[in-house]
Amino acid sequence: MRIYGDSRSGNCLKVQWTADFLGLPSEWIEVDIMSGGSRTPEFLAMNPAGQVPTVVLTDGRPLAQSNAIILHLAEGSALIPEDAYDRAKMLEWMFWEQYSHEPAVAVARFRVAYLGETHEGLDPKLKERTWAALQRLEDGLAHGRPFLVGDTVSLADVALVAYTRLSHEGGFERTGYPRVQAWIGRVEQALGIG
Ligand SMILES: N[C@@H](CCC(=O)N[C@@H](CS)C(=O)NCC(=O)O)C(=O)O
Repeated sequence: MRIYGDSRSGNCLKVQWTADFLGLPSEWIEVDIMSGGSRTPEFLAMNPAGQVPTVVLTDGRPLAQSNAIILHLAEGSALIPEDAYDRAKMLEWMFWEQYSHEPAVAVARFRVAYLGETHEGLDPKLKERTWAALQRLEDGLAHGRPFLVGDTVSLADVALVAYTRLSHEGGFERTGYPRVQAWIGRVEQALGIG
């Protein structure tokens, strides 16, 4: 499998972490998204949306969208709960990540760390949504279990840790979110990252 990614992108790292956790051989191909590397005709032939991560599976078929990719890679593995309700809870977190968390936490970090904007200058609504996403995670971890969907690491943790662990790069320190901070450490240890 080839993984086309930007090594500073949480969406891309999710894919590498999942492949490594599952022992799936992969080749990383660095794409410079800031200079149009995901908009070349060759890249658009694999993913017309022009975004990383994009993978080319061992049989040559391309696949995009980080959470779709990790779901495909982890099919039948311990990263996806067997129980139907727990599996749906995992998806609940993953859909929320893409709709509410990533567009705030990752976008704020992108503006500060990639574009050189200041935290203070960020749109107040974006800041509000980012703090709210961290709070939502803090509340979600109040169940007292080590991971988002129970006692073992799942794709919900993979998807959500990717940008949460980088929130400080957008100026969002996690000192007021002790459960989130402890959870990040557990997920990093379970995945062998960090
Ligand atoms: N929902 C997508 C988001 C992908 C995405 O936004 N990728 C960014 C990097 S994190 C990208 O490729 N940006 C370059 C561009 O859009 O031209 C996913 O989870 O894979």
